[in-house]
Amino acid sequence: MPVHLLDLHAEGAIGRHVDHTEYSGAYIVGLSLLSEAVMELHHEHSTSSIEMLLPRRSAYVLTAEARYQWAHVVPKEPSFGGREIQKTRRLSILLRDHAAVEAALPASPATPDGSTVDSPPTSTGAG
Ligand SMILES: O=C(O)CCC(=O)C(=O)O
Repeated sequence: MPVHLLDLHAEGAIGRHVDHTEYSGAYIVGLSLLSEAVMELHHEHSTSSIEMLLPRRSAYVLTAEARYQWAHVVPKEPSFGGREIQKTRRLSILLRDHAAVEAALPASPATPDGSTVDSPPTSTGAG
């Protein structure tokens, strides 16, 4: 499972996006450390939006509709319920499962040397 660490400056922000649907799977798990922050969710096909408070030492999961139908943003100057949130340096650890297409592939039987039967040939000679 790929893990990414973001080290965000107090004034750092993450622009609006939906995580790539080919390169990451159905779950995005974020661990929020050091500072509280806000994640805004914006519906892709309407003007609906939601503010989600990310307290320090909290975790969130984006999956299903929140994963695919809503874009997310971590704003530079956040507020939550009308309260201004003071951000400091923040660490965000992201865990993403593999894209569904990769997970759906059948496992290849392993050979004694650890390669798989559908590995490309490793010949060193020409022809
Ligand atoms: O800071 C966060 O937790 C959000 C990170 C994010 O949106 C991303 O890496 O795609």
